[in-house]
Amino acid sequence: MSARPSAELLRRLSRVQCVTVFTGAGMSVESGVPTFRGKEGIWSKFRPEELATMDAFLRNPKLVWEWYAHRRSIIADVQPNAGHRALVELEQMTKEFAVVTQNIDNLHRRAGSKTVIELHGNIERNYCLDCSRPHTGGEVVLEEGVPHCQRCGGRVRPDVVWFGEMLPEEEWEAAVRATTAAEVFLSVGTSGVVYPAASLPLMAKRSGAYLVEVNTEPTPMTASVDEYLEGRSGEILPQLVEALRLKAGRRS
Ligand code: BJW
Ligand code: ZN
Repeated sequence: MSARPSAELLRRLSRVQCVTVFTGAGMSVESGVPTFRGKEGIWSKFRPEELATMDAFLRNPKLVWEWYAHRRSIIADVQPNAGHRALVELEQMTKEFAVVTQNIDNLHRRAGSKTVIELHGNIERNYCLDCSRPHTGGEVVLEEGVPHCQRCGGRVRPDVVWFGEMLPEEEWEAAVRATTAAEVFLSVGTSGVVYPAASLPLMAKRSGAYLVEVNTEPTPMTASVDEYLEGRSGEILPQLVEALRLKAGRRS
């Protein structure tokens, strides 16, 4: 266990064509967005089955909307952190690169990452339950605190993936392609317990990738990784990119 990338990881990253980075809520902690699990996590204060399922939404759409409006206001006020920015640089240094994220906060795109695959949706988008029409805030009719579709009158919901729902098919397929093609796969700031997303790191390893985990504490996947970098993603990722830059400078 180390906080420093090994010479082996730097050697691989400077030579390989295809790198995939899989991210979770820990990635955005240093921006001020809370994680889900753990002492300070969202699920320590709220019950997922009352807020993050279709049943919960059908039972009490107003409550679910209040919760998402609250989270949206937190996310709108924060900025991408040094970890997000380091991944933008890593993308520029790599021939084929993708961020596969479970995060709905849009911070990878706001930082400037180009290829971002969002497995659990995006809190900035909504769609109509009845006609599937995408909606932004301005296009809805509010009825008792719940946005309704201007076209068909149906209830509008956040475009995020709740428990018991399938992941968006195109994104999942793109994530599997990026995972099985990866020569180095970094899993960053995720507890790795929510499936099917959590199956990606070991899928990468089985497909021949060098598997690296960045986390502040060990997770169920730690025992299976090739390299575990313990620490904050906002510190480890910039160090990694800086070490790669130095290595490239020495070679040229
Ligand atoms: C740092 C750090 C720093 C902190 N630097 N690191 C058994 C029972 C019931 C259901 C299931 C079951 N087995 C499987 C299921 C299915 C279920 C599931 O996996 N449940 C498990 C929890 C048991 N999965 C689903 O339902 C999925 N769909 C599905 O399976 O479809 C098929 C199906 C269809 C029909 C019927 C049944 C199945 C959908 C999952 C959707 C997940 N949705 C959420 C909410 C999104 C919307 C929203 O935000 O409101 O997605 S839940 C939440 O968890 C969110 C996250 O994306 C996801 C993953 O969490 P993540 O990112 O890993 O965060 P944390 O908090 O867990 O971890 C943070 C980590 O960061 C920690 O490790 C820290 O140490 C670390 N850290 N600071 C680096 N600075
Ligand atoms: Zn509609």
